[in-house]
Amino acid sequence: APTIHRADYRPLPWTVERIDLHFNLDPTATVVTSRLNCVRNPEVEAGPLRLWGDTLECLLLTVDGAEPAAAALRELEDGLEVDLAGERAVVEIHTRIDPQANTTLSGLYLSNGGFFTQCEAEGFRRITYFPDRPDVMARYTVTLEADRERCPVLLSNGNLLEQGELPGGRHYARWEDPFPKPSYLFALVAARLVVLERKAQTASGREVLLQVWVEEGNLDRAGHAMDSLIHSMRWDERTFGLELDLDRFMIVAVADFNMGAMENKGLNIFNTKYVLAKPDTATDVDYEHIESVVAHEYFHNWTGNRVTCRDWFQLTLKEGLTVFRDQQFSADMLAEAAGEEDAASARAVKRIDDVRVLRAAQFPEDAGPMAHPIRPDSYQEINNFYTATVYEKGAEVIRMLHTLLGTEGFRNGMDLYFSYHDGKAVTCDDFVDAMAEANGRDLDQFMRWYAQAGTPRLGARGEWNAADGSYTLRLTQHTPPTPGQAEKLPLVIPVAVGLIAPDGSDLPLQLEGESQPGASTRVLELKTAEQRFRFVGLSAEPVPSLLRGFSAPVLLELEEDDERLAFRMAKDSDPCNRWDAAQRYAERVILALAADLGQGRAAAVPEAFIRAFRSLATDEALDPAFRAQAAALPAEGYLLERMSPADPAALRAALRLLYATLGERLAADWLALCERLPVAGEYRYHPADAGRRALLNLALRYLAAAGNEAGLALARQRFGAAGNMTDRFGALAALVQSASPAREDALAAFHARYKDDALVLDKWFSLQAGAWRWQDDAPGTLLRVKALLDDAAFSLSNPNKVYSLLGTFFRANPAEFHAADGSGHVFWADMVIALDARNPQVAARMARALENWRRYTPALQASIRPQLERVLATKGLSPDVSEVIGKALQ
Ligand code: B3K
Ligand code: ZN
Repeated sequence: APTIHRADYRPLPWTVERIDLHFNLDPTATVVTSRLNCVRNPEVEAGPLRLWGDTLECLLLTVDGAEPAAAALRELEDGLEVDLAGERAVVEIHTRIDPQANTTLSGLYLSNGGFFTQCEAEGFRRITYFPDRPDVMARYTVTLEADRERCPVLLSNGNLLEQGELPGGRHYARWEDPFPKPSYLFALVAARLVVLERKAQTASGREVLLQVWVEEGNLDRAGHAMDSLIHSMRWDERTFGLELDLDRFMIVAVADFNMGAMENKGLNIFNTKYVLAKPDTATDVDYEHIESVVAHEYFHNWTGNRVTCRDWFQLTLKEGLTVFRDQQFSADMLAEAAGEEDAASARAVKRIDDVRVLRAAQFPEDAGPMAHPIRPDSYQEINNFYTATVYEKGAEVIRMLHTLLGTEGFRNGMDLYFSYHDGKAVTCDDFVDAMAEANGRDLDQFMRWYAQAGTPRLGARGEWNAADGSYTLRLTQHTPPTPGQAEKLPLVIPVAVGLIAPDGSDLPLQLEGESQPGASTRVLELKTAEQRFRFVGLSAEPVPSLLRGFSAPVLLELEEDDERLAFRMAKDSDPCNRWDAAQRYAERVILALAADLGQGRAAAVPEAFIRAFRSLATDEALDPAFRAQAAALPAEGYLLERMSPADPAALRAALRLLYATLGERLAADWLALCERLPVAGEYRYHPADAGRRALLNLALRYLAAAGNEAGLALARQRFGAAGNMTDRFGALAALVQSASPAREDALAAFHARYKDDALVLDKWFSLQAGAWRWQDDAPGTLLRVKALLDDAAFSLSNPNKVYSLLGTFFRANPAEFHAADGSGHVFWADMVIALDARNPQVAARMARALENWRRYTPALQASIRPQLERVLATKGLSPDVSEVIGKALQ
C-alpha cells in the first residue's frame, strides 16, 4: 500500500457546504442518494472536485442536473474526480451498497438484523462518493426509509424533523444536524431497539433529551450509562464551561463493533460492552470503563466535533486531549465518591491505572517497529494509528501542559482555543499555540513531544554535601532512536520532585538562590540534555522521590538499592511513587528470578522483598483500592519489554514462583483480609466497595496460586454464593489461575448460568484464553483456545469474541502463546489470515501481537519469522495487516 505523508497535506479546491442524504435501506441493496452543495475554495488554485469511494456501485452522477461530459468525470483507483465550473455547483450521486456483505464493520453494516454505521476514519466513502476528509465540514440533512417491522427505530445526527408512514410496510424519518461536521461524524441507526430516556437541564437552563437505545431485554442494563452521561455533562459544564449544544443526545448500543465507541454528532454508537451493566453481569471494572467511555465520547462533542482535525495526522489533537479529559473526569468522580479524607488516594488509584496502561501498551509500542510520534509523519493505513501512542501518550503530553501551565492557565488556553477555532478543522500546532498565547509562554520546544517517537530515558543522580547541607540533583535525558528517527533533541520534561527525610517526612524544598523553602513537591523543568538543581538548607541526606504523580511519560533511570526501594514503599508521601517503588522492587525480583530459572539455577524470592510487600499489602491505614494496586505485580507485557532477550517461559516461571511464594508466605494475612473485607448489603458501584472487592479478589488469587486449601475452599464458596459479578468473576478467576481441579466445574457452572449472555460469555472465553499452566504436565492453553473456536457462542465475525479469546491469548498470555514448539505462532498466522478476509481492522490488531518479535530469544525468532512471512505473502492481504507485518519484518 502507498505511504501517505503529513507534509503532503493540501486543502481541496472544492468543499461541500450542505449535503442532503437519502437512504433507501435494504439488507442487500441499499440505495443512497446524495445531493452535495459544492463551493469553490477561493484560497486554493482551481482544480476538480475530489470524491472518494470504496466498494460503491455508482448508479447516477449529475452536475447541476445534467450528466457531465465524459472528459469531465474521471475514475480513480480510490474514487472519482469531477470538473466543475464557476463558484458553486450541485452534484447529485446515486449509489448502491450491500450492507449484508459488509463484514468489515466500517461503513454501513448489519448487526442482529439492524443497520448501523461506522465512518471514522474513512468509512463514509463506503456509503457514498464524497470528499471524505475531516477538513470538509458540511451541514447534513438525512432521510431514512426502511421496513417498519425490521427497523421500527430510525436515527441519525441532530434533531428529528419529521417521520411518517410509507406504502408497502415502510416508514421514514428525516433528521437535520444544525452543526457543520466532517463526514467521519455521520451516523445512522435503523433497528429494533428500545430506549431509556431522561430530560435534563443544561447549565444555561436549556432542556435536553438524553436517550440510551438498547435491544429489547436490556433496558435494565442501561441505567449506569445514563447516569454516566449526566455526570459527564455536569463535569464539562463545571470544569471547562462547555455545555451540550444539541436538543437531544443519543447513545446506541450495538453488539458488533470494532472499537469501544464512536462520538458521531448527537448519536454516539457504542460497543454493548461499554453500555450494558447490571450487578449480576458486570464487574466493578466494567462499571468504571462504561463511565469513562461514555464520558470520553461525550467530551468529544467539543474536543473533536465542534473543533475537529484538519487531517488524520492530527488525530491526537482530539484523542490525546479527550483521553486526558476523561482521565480527569474519572479521577474527580472517584475523589468525590471517596470523600475528602480519601480523595487523594482515590485519585492516585486512577492515576496508577493510567500509568499501568501506558507502560504495558504504549512503552512496548514506542520501542518497536510501529513506533511513531503522537503526531505521525506518515502512514499506510490510518486505522493502524488509533494507537496507545496517539491516545495514551497523547494524553500524557496534554497532562504535561496542564502541569506546566496550572489548572487555571490550562483552562484559559482551552477557552482561547475554542474562541479561535470553534467550527473549524485545525492542527495540533493550533492547540499548543492557544495554550502558549493564553499563558504568555513559549512552547516551541514543547512541540517536540509531538514530533519525536520513543520513550525518553530520564537519568537522575543525587549528590549530598553534608558540609553545607545541600543536595544536588543531576537530571539527564536521552531518547533512543526509533525507525526513521536516529537523532533526538532534548524535550521539555516536567519532573515533580520531593525529598524525603530519614524519618520519612517530606522536606521543604529550597533551591539555591531562593530566599525561603517552598512546597514539599515541586516541578522542575528539564529542558536540556543535562541540568543540575541544587537544594539547600537540608539537615540530613534526603532520599529523592522523582516524577511524582508520574509527571512525564518517561522511563526513570535512577539507581536505588533494595533498602531504598523498601523505604520509599513504606514512606513516600506520594502514593503514585509509593506504588512505583513497589513495582520497581517487584520488577527487579522477577527479572532476577527469571534469569536464574531461565538458566536452570535454583531460585528463591528474597526475604526482604516479602517483608516490604507484606507491610504494604497489609497496612490497614491504607485504602484497600490502593493496596490492591500496590499488591498487583507489573504487567507481563511490560516486564517482557524490560527483559533482554525476552523469554516468556522464564518470565512465566518467575511469576508463578512469586505468586506461589507470596500466596504461601502471606497465607494468614490473605485469609484475614478475606474475613475482613467482604462488603455487606446489596451491590452498589462505589469506589470504596470496589476497592474492597478488588483487594479481596487479589488475596484469593494469591492463595489459589499457592494451592492453599483454605483459600481454594473460600474461592469455591464465594463463587457459589456470589451476589454480583465482581465477586463471582473474582473467585472464578482465582480458581482458573490455579492447579485446582475445581476450576473446570466452576467454568462449567458459570457457562450454564450465562449461556445466553454474550457479554458475560466474553469473560468466560477470555479467562480460559488467559489461563496459565500451573502444572508442568498440564495441556497447553492453545488446545483449549482451539477447542473454543468451535463453541456455539464463538464467532470470528464478532470483534468482542475475537478480542476475548484470540486477543487475550495473543496479547495477555505470552508464555502459552510462545510455546517452544511454535504451535502458537502457526495458529496466529492462520487466525490473522482468516480474520483479514473478513475484517482487516480486527486482523491488524491481532497481527500486532508479534510486532516486537525481534526482542525474543533466537529460538522464538526462528519460529516466528516464517509465520510473519507467510502472512505477508497471503494474496489479497489488506493494507492494514500488510503495514503491520511489513514494518515488523523491515
Ligand atoms: N474516535 C473513535 C475511534 C475510531 C476508530 C476508527 N478506526 C473512538 C474514540 O476515540 O472515541
Ligand atoms: Zn476518542
